[in-house]
Amino acid sequence: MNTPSSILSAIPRRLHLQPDHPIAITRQLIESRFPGFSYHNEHFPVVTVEQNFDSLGFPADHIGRSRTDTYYLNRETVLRTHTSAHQADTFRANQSAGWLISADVYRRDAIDRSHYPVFHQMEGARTWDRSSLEGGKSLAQTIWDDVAKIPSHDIKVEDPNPTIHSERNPLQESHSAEEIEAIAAHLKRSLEDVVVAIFSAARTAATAAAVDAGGTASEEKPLKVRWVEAYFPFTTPSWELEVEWQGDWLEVLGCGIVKQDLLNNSGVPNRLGWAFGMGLERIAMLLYSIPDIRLFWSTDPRFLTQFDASRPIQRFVPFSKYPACVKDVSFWLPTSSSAAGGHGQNASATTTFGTQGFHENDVMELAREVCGDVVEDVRLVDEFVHPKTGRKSMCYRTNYRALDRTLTNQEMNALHHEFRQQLVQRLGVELR
Ligand code: FA5
Ligand code: MG
Repeated sequence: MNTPSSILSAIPRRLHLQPDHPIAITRQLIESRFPGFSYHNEHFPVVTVEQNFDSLGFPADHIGRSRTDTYYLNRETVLRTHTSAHQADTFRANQSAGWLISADVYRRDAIDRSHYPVFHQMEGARTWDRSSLEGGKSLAQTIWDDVAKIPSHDIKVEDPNPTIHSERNPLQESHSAEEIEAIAAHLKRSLEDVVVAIFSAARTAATAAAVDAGGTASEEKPLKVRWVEAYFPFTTPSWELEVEWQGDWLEVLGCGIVKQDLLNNSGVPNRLGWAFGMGLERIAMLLYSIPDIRLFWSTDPRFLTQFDASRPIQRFVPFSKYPACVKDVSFWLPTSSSAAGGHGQNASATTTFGTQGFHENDVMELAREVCGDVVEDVRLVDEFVHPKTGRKSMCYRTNYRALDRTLTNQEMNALHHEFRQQLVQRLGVELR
């Protein structure tokens, strides 16, 4: 068990089901872009290691399984790290060709304005049945006919890579290139349609806000979107979709062609198709111009009353930005431990380390545990190895800022002091 009570207490929140919550409104908007799909929004977050990892073909030594990345309740049970944990069961139920699952997911991860240890994903899949093709049509032709039904858009999307690349993004044995080209087109167009719908709602909201303020919205930047190659143990080929946000690329989803093994093991060997997993907070941030992921957990009426499912999307109006307080902490790692950095759930397994090893996610988690949502981000700003002793020193910079008030120096100092003490007690580091 490595799950703190601060994380457990998020389980009953179910933001994706709270009426008028921006995560729920975002979910509904996305669902509306997938007509005919079935929805599953009530799955409980406690799942087995088998569901979260084994059923998806995660290798035994995959970094995502480690205690530094995943919240365990006991050896066989975790808080799901992604909605993909329900893929195999949902395929097995074989109720509809297209389905969507929205749920809360839990990860030990970095801390900044777009990462939070509890967030929400929407999983989606669409499969076709090889054995029930109509009128002698090929599978590829059937899928292209479905592609033609997706609304078109005129956004420029960067997509420089070939659909299939023999080393980086290989085709599966049981699939033909024609089939995969068609499925990939269906997948990409479906997801581009979501992003375009979100963006046009966001733009309408921005225009309304500008007009309210007596101006025009001409300064709005055009949407920039790009597809990049990715790796997941349960899809190939695989991609991620990134959107420009605050001057940088923000990854909003991962997706790919479902591995046939997974479908075979789920009792539907005749089906093939695509799946995606989307970060709902990230999409909601684009939709409402919400600047910080912590805001979604706010119970402050100044936040909650700004969202209304029955009205057109309105841009979030930040309450005044409160001052930040920056503090550093430097420490020596315990000897014999080596540092490991952050790894996504989709990283291929290259590193393994024992439970004694220092991991950056432990620092992140302690910061959240001790300081709660008052931490805005935590960043490694310096590291070096002492030339004589060989000991390693790390310096982390924590940025403290409350979303709803100005922090006093006194409370900040007390929190930071406690954070430093906990680093010593829990991670065995030596403060410098
Ligand atoms: C996955 O979780 C895969 N299960 C997605 C998938 C599904 C791939 C089906 C293929 C088929 P990834 O770890 O990249 O992939 O996370 C998916 C999305 O969740 C990210 O693109 C991002 O939008 C969001 N996300 C990831 N970590 C965080 C975090 N700490 N805080 C907020 N959002 C996050
Ligand atoms: Mg990713």
